[in-house]
Amino acid sequence: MPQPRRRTDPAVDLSRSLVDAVEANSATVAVIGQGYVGLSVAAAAARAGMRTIGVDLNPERVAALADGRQVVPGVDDDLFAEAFATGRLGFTTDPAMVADADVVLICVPTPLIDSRPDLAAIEGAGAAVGHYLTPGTLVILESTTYPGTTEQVLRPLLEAGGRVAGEDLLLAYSPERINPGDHAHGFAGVPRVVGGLTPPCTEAAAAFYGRLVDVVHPVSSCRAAELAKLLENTYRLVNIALVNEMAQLCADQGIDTWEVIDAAATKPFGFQAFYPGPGVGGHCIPLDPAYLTWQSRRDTGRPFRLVELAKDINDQMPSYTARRIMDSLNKRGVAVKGAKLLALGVTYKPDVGDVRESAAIQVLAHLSSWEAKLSFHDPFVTAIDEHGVKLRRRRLTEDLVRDADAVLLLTPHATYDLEELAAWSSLLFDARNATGRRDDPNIEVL
Ligand code: SAJ
Repeated sequence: MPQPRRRTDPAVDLSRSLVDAVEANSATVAVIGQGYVGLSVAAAAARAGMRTIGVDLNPERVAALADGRQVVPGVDDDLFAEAFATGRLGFTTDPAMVADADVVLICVPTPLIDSRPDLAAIEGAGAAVGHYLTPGTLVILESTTYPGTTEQVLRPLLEAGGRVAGEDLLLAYSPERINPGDHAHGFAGVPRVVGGLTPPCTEAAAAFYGRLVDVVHPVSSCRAAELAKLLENTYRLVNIALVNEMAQLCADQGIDTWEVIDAAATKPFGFQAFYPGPGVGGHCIPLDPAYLTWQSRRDTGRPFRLVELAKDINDQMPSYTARRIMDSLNKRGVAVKGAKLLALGVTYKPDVGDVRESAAIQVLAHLSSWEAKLSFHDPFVTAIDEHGVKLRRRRLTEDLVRDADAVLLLTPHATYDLEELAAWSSLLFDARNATGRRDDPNIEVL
């Protein structure tokens, strides 16, 4: 009796053939968006053996990369050099190139505009990919976004060209975890969460990332993967807000915040130390949780209260820090108005040349509004022109430090010689306790 032909799910066959191609290194990859996320994953794919094309709107960036010049801040130079040397990494401005790709990654920015997610870049990339997409392609979104984006926003755009996601098109989401400047893990050492529209989609995406990283963690849906990323960064936002509010409580009671945190951190389980600072900057931590509360309000009508409260606490840290600086000056009989204040470090965190959402600049804006005489130095920044603060970098000299009524160490870059600064400063406001010298009468901390 002939066995009835088992009708296989076309997507299962598709997934299997894509997995085979990935494992045989015959799969080709296209990465839309060559910022630090897209270029990092494009280089990792080429280094792993897959012919990869990076697609970007910026012709200057494409020309430089095609010439082997690593021009994207935050990308590991060694990773790029290794990948480029394989001859498998190319670059183009032409989205039509996705037609030749078995795997298409979308790694474009998802900023907030007036606290609302701006998905224009995802929509633009999705429309372009959908136009050129060929049957059997695996599309993976990496951009940080709110749960539901992959299925509700990207999927229709990809299907506009006649494809059907989950049948002749595989679709998944995998949150990027590129950490500029963090050399502790490298690209392969950071586990990847992967969630597909259907199990075959998840299987194919997991096989792809399995060639790039040591550990892949599959989840049951795109939404679970989208939300995992937001949880990771909301966890940071909330815990930073906790210690920022704790710092204010400690200051009111004459308790040493840093001593308290260090004491709590001796607990070998159940506690992770976070530290107070002038505020929370960068383009991840202040923004990612906002997707959560925006989507929660839109889809459930309920706010994500903890996120909103944490954001409120963190957002007032620049003004709180400015007031603490004023108090430190007043204690020494110096008025803020007319005080010569030298700010050291204005980027959003140490040793990263990025001023996006920088709290340090917001602190300067408050001091400027009180008519302090400001100057600044930062090894990564030559000029400031935002929040009403317009300054050019000064050369950091002993005279400049000694001449200041107060030195404001807002972002303690590793290049700063803290011993010298402490010796030369009549008052050093060490906003992040970088010197660890809180008992020094000329040093104040948050
Ligand atoms: N901050 C504090 N106190 C802290 C930690 C951070 O005030 O205890 C401030 C920083 O000064 C900065 C802001 O918060 O202004 C964000 O700092 P961050 O260390 O979270 O650095 P980011 O924004 O570069 O976050 C990235 C994230 N990486 C990805 O999303 C892939 C985050 O998940 C990482 O944990 C973080 O880097 C990291 O650990 O470096």
